[in-house]
Amino acid sequence: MNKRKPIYVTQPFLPPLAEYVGYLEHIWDSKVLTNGGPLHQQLEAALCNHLGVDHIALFTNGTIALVTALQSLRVTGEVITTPYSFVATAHSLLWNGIRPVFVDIDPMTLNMDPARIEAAITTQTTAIMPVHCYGQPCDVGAIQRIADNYNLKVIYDAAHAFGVAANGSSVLKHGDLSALSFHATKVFNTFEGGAIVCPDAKTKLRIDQLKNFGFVDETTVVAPGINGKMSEVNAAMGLLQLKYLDSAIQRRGEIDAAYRDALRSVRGIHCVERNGASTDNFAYFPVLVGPEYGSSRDALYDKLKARGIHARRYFHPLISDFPMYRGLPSAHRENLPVATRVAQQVLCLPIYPALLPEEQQSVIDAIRGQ
Ligand code: T4K
Repeated sequence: MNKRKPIYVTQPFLPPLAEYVGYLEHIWDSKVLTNGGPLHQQLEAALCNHLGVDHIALFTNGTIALVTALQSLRVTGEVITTPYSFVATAHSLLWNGIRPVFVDIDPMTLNMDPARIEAAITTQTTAIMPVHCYGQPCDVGAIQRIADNYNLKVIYDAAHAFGVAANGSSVLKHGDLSALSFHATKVFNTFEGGAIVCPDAKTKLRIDQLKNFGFVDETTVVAPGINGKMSEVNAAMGLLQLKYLDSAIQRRGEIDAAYRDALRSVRGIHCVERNGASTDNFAYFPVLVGPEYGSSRDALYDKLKARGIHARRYFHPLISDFPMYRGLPSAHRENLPVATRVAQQVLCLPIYPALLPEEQQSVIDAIRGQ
């Protein structure tokens, strides 16, 4: 029987294996596997150049990067954040003993609504942690004005925002720090991986120490750091990915355009607008399934699944609905009406460079009711 292969929400972009083997041979010869080896250093330099940023510290994954970003700035007390994200955003706060304070999102961008921030500030607030959700830039100007007025740090969860620019400049340059994820499901992947974009060499040095257990030299430890170092095999994957990234993102852009074109006429299917960036990365393709569609989001999700199409409900449930957060006063659904509605309606459709036109068509046909 000719069984159709499943269509996932995403698939990692894999460069030619032979080129990766070349890097492996180099690693085998040098016997340097980790702890800031030559490939790690090359990737840091290449990423600064590619992203247009001054300093970057590589990590083992995006979650440890977030945890360390908060630790490096000595953030304590309460941090204002969004409930509409992957759970790692808020978990990074709990790992630092910080209380998350959730504010609602903007119905158009699905990012933290800056108009909600001031009312959530208390004497305990020390920072804001917004997310460039789906790679859509936050309102960085409004967030920075509030942070400056109240003397708050801003740490961006930029896990989705690799290569995204607003007004011609990288979104990673805003706030005090930005944390990236290079997980297999991301636009740019190193199998597992992540990074912190830092404004100056002094901050990078502190972050580099914190990701190496807090060592400042062979015998001195200045802080309870973690092991967050990226290995050489991960760095090699990153160097290879960079070579092919432009064409991969271009293909994502074509898929994005084809969905918008095909779904425009489908009643009740609202493609989330991409209008905040001057350079997009097309990391996700979220649609909102409204009441006029005729069946619920979950019914559509099930229908797609039955056809082997594994769309995902990112981000349902809201972080604020998970057991370790739902007791917080800010987690009440009355405080988060927009995020609550969007989490009930959202569906992220398959988007990745290797998605075939006929596979995308089968997703579109299923949504159109064919
Ligand atoms: N902040 C934000 C806003 C984030 O979105 C994330 C991660 C983080 C922080 C933390 O960064 P990391 O510590 O992860 O670097 C995935 C990812 O694991 C996670 O990285 C990502 N966000 C989140 C949005 O999605 P799952 O549990 O949905 O992934 P999974 O394994 O179900 O994969 C989705 C699909 O991708 C699969 O159906 C098939 C495909 N896939 C996946 C993997 C892992 C592959 O084809 N190959 C693979 O190796 O969480």
